[in-house]
Amino acid sequence: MGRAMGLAGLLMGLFLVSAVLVSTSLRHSAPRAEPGPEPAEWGDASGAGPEDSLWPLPQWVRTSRRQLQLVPDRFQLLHGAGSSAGPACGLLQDAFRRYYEYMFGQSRWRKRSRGPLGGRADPELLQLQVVIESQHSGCHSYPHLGSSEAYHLTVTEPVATLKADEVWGALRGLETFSQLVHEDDYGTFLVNESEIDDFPRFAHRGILLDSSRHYLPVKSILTNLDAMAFNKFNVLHWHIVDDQSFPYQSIYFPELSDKGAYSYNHIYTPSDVRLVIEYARLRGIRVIPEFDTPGHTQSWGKGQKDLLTPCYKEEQPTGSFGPVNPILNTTYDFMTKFFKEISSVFPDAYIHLGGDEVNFSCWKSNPDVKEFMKKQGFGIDYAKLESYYIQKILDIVSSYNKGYMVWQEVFDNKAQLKPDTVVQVWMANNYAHELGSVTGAGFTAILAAPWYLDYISYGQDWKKYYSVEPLNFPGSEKQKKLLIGGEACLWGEFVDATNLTPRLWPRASAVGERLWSSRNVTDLEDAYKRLTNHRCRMLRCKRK
Ligand code: CP6
Repeated sequence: MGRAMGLAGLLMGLFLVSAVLVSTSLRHSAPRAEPGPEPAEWGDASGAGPEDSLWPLPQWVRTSRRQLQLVPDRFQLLHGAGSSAGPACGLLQDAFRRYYEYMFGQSRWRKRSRGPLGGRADPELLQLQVVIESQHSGCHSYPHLGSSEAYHLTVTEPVATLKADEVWGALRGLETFSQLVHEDDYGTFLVNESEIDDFPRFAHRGILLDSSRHYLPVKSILTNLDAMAFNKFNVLHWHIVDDQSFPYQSIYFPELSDKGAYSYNHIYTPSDVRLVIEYARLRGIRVIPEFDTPGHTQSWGKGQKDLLTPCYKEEQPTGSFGPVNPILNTTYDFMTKFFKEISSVFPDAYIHLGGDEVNFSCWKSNPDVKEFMKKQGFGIDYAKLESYYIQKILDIVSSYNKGYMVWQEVFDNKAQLKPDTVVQVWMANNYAHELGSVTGAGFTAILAAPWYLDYISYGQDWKKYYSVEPLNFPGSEKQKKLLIGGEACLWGEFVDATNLTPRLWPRASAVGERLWSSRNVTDLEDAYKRLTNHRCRMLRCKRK
C-alpha cells in the first residue's frame, strides 16, 4: 500500500509539472470570435495542448487546462433535451456506438473502469448530450450539397453538449469530440474543458475512387469511408466503370458486367451498392457514381452490341472500337434506360457523367460518322459531335430530375449546361485560369487538378497538397462563391486493395483540412504536428 501511495505521489508530482507545461490556449483559426476577458483558466498561451491532435482544425477552438476524466463504464453519449432526434434516430444511435468504441475500445486497460493506480482526482465528465436543433433533423434522409455540417461543442463538467442543426453536423462534432479525448499513460481517459464552433469552408469535399482499373472489394471501399469520416470528407466520387472493366451489375443490362467485369466475382451487386450507400450515409457521406461516356467505355462494348463506334482503316472496319457511337438512335435508347436505372439506384441528386478525354481518331475514321457530321453541319469539328452526344445524355439525365457533374472538357466544348451543373477541373496546366472561365460563365466548379493522389514521389508530398489555396484564381467575389469544393483523386491504374489505404491516407488528409478549415490555417509546422497525431489515431496506435 505504502509503495503504491509513494508511486502515486510521485505521479501526482509529475502531473503537476505537466499541467504547467500543458498550458491553456486560445486558438482562432478564423477571425470570427472576439476573445473577451477570460476566466483565469482560459488564457492565451502556446505549447502543447489538447488541440494538438485536432484534424482538420475547427474554425474556432478554445481549450482550458482543466482536465475532466471519462470513466468508460459511466460515460454516456445521448440525446439531449429538446433534440429533434431521439432513440428512433438509428443514424445517431449507430454513431454513438461507433464513437464510444473509437474512444474507449482500444484501451490497454479496457477491463477496468479506472487506471490501475486510481490516483487521479480529476472532475468527471459524465455525458455528451447531442441536440439536433432543426425540426428536420435529416436522420432518415441522405446528405446533400446544401446540408448543414455546422456544430457547436461545449465540454464542461459534468455534461458536455453538442449542438447541431442537422445530424450531419452532429456526426462532424462527434468526430471532433473523439479527437479531444485521449488516454494517459496510466489508462485514464481525459478531455480538457473546451469550446468549439465549427463548420466547413467548402460544401463539397470528395475522394475519387476508381474501381475499374482494379476491382476494389466492398470492404476496401467501406474502410475508405471510415477514413473519410475521420477527415470530415463528405463525398465519395465512385468512378465505378471505365475502359478496363465494368464491375457495376446492372439490373436492366446484366450483360454489361457479365461480359465487361474482370470476372463474375469482380462485380458490385445491387446489394453491394446499397451497402456502400448506406454505410456512407451513416457517416454523412454522399455517393456520386460516375458513368463516364462517350470515351473510357471499352468495357461497355463487350456486353452491349453496337454501342461503340467501329473504327476503320482504308475503308475497312478494323475490328476495334472507339467511343460510344453518337450517330445511332439505339445508343440513346440504351442510355435512356440505363440512366433511368442509375437515377433510381443512387439516391444522390447528382450523377457524374464524365465526358473527359474523348479520342476523335476512331470517329474520324468511320465513314458513317463522317456522313453524319456533314448532315449535321459540324464540318470537321469533332468537338461539336462530342457536344451533340453529351447534350443528349445531359437531357436524358435531367429528365429524371437529377443534376449532373462533368469533367472540364464538357464545358470547354461548349455544351449547353443546366445552371446547377458542377464542372470538375482536372487538368493540371493552368487550372486557375480554367476555374476563372468556368465560374465566369456562372457554373459551379470543383477542383481536382492539384490533388491527383495516384501520383507519388519520394518525401512529404502532403505539404504540396496542403499548400494549395483553391480560391487563388482570377475572378470576382461572386465567382469565388461558385467554387464549392474539391476532390482528391485516386485513379486506379496502380492501386488495388493492397495499397489503397496507405496510398490515400494520410496524404488525402492534407486536402481534407484545406477544404474544411479556415483559409488562414496554413502553418506547415503546426499541421505536421497535428497530422502526425491524426495519422496515429487513424491507425489506433499509441500517441506520443
Ligand atoms: N481516367 C479517366 C483517368 C484520367 C481521367 N479520366 C486521368 C487523366 C490524367 C491523369 C490522371 C488520370 N485515368 N476516366 C481524367 C479525368 Cl494525370
